[in-house]
Amino acid sequence: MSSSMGAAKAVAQLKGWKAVDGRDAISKNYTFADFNAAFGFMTRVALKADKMDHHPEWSNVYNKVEVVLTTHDAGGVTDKDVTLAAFMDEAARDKAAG
Ligand code: H2B
Repeated sequence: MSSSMGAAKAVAQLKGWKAVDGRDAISKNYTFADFNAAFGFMTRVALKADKMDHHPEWSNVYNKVEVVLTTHDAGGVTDKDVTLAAFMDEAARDKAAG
């Protein structure tokens, strides 16, 4: 079990991710062209997340996907969250605005 590195250290290694207020977690909001692009992103990330046994807290409304990452077993942000965040950014690359 890896221990929490803290949200601040994680966001320093990533682009566009923010520390969540009031808990040790990081968040990012993605906007896509339409629902198809948003759900395609979620599908690719879901397969990766399940392979990692590391699952996002997220919600989708039409072309928007709001993501919170934290490691529940560690009570905070770990390397796994940074790895999944980087994968999400790569999966969204050229498909997400903002
Ligand atoms: N996802 C996240 N984000 N944090 C965890 O601690 C976690 C998880 N633990 N997915 C996994 C599942 C654990 O519950 C299972 C039993 O391996």
